[in-house]
Amino acid sequence: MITVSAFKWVPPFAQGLVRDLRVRWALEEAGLPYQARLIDGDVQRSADYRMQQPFGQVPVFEEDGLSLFESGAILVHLALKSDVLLPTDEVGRARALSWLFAALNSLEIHIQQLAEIDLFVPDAQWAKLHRPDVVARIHQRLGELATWLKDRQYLEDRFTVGDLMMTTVLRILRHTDVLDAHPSLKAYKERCEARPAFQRALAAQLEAFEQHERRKG
Ligand SMILES: N[C@@H](CCC(=O)N[C@@H](CS)C(=O)NCC(=O)O)C(=O)O
Repeated sequence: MITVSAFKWVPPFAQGLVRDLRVRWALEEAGLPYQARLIDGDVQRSADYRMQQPFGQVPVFEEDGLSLFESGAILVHLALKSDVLLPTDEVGRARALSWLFAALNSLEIHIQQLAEIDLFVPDAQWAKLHRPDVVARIHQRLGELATWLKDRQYLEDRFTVGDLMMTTVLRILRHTDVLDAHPSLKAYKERCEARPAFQRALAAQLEAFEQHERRKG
């Protein structure tokens, strides 16, 4: 059975954004059953977990003795198993993987900076000074992405793992109104989020947090 590590609980600002969501979504799209291994800070810091994830983060993916970390690498691994996530032709595969890396390397690096400023150090002087530049860079990138997307439904001619990753990256902006300035991208994100596989993945992540809260009373 495939196992994915995820947190037992995170604060509300992170619920629905934790990066095991990407892996759960890909597994749901691919129709591969899995179980979550819910971890806490003690496990994160343990030597055994660090053997699987050197930075102590989630997600870790395990199947039949194979242990993988980094959500991007895990998604590539899963996409290669499923033609829902990747087309079967070589060009289509390469294009979809380009978008997966673009989401991580051209968008997420800027979007994550904004999330870290707003959610972790909103009152720091350096953060107040730096924030406008970060927001400007994100708008630039989103504008460029919207220009590419034009009236397409997806980044290429069908849904792929590239859309899956891009959607999870755009979701990180949910605490801001940044996406409102890019209505076609907002609609694109919502189109991808409407997929039943996404809904199941999100519900599964949130259900773990709700169970934890119920147990704590
Ligand atoms: N580049 C990693 C990032 C993973 C990551 O940032 N995980 C967060 C949750 S979304 C985490 O485990 N944070 C706890 C920590 O860094 O200690 C990936 O994509 O898998």
